[in-house]
Amino acid sequence: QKVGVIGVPFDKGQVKEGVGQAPDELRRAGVIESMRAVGCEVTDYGNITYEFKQDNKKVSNMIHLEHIAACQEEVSKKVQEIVSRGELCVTLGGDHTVSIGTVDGHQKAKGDLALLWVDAHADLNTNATSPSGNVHGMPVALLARELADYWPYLPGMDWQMPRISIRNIGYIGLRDLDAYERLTIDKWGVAAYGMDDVLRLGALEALRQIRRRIDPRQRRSLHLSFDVDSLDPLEAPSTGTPVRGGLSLREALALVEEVRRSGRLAAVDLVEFNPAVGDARDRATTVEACRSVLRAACGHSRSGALPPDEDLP
Ligand code: DIR
Ligand code: MN
Ligand code: MN
Ligand code: MN
Repeated sequence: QKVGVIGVPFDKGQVKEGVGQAPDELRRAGVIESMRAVGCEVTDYGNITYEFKQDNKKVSNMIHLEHIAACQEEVSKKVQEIVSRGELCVTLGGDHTVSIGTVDGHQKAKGDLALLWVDAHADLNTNATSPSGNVHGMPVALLARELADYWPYLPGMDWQMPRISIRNIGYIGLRDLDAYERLTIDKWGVAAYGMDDVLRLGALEALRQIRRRIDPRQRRSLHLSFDVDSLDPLEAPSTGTPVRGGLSLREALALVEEVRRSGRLAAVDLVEFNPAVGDARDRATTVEACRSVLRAACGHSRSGALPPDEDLP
């Protein structure tokens, strides 16, 4: 398996400093080598940079939209290129606004896709419903075609077309929704599985149900958008908006391994690791969680590898 990695040191979708340092922090910790050790041929394409063009047209309750629009356009182009080459595209965020670019690029490369959003939050606010104005709480609402009518014109975002149906988007790990996110989920019957569902069904059965709903014919290209705050803060404390009562690492790894086994995983985002939150020990714990999620995405299985063909009796 060939893997293409990009870093997106982008932090303007939320207000805490530090999340932009995550890609280099993860590289320093050797996650690229860990992915190679799984047996993948990994190319690191480095960090995405963008040119910020000053733009005076502001959109209400959308902080730093000019930066987001400019950066995610570059992300989209690069992801489209990597996915088109047939490599598994791994994006190291950055806050969750990077998925505006990654999902757009994946969609442009592959057409129909199914999006699995692993998160404590639904990231389904529009600028009209967001309690914070932070755009990392809005990417799914920007990506979903059914929500296009609920947005004003967004300057700089013309490259991004919401083409994914909300019926092809599924959530797991939810536990902190805002009022209008709940309303949107109910209105469209979104495949949204919270921690209560994980408890009731088990993580793997919840995933099976989600996949049946978002990709009934099992033919779509799969996009895994993994917000580290889906994990319990005991497992991943270094993140900007931790919510207690989250996924254990063993549940998350089982999910990622299962997604990987589908054979259709084409893009993975690992976002919202903030090395500046907490102390050195918190940072190390979170890095190790990220490393194991990335290894699972690359095909590492906890049930062991098969011996090479030539060694078989
Ligand atoms: C909240 C927080 N729903 C908002 N969102 C977060 O600001 O829209 N997403 N933290 O990851
Ligand atoms: Mn998120
Ligand atoms: Mn989140
Ligand atoms: Mn539910």
